[in-house]
Amino acid sequence: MIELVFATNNKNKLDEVRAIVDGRFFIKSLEDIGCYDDIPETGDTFEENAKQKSDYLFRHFQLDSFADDSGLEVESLKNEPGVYSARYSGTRNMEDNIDLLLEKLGDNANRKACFRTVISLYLNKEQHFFEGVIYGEITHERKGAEGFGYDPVFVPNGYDKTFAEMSATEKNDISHRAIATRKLGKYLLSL
Ligand code: ITT
Repeated sequence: MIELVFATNNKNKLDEVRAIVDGRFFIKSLEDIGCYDDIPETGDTFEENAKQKSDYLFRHFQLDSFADDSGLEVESLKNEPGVYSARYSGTRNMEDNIDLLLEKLGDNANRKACFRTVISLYLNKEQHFFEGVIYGEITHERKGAEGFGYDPVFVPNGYDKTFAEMSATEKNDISHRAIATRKLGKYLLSL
């Protein structure tokens, strides 16, 4: 079975990707390989940040890996928070990050947004990218307790509930991460 390290410190991402690949690949965590480093992410794009994370694993551990850089882009906020999603308010506190987002949006009628994931795969000295996007709208208030990050304020188009009101299975069927991860899986299976 193909074995790959997922270069993430975000346990929610790890759980989601493991559920999406559903046993077809063996996904090792950073903990599994004894990496407890704070992997730098200093790029201005999802691609750069994802690449930085997978490159890091090769440079420091000589291991093939993939990494996910993702975030929320809100149309009327010029695609903020984007690559700064994890620290929008200046901290990693998601309550503060969501408060700031809702405050900046105020009563703005244009609440269009998307979640974007870019996966960078470093395998056999080759670099590949896989992208997933899901479009939707930002709610006026939080709803639901599932998921993580901005899930309580994002309703995907065609649905009447937030990601945080969906089961893990429902979210993993349609999410940006699911789209990108399925592309990664298709590529790995084609090798
Ligand atoms: P790693 O870099 O270690 O993978 P991270 O949480 O720092 O973990 P990112 O730099 O990619 O990950 O930041 C992505 C942020 O965007 C994340 O912390 C959430 O706030 C938000 N985000 C990404 N995917 C999301 C999802 O599926 N649902 C809700 N929020 C999400």
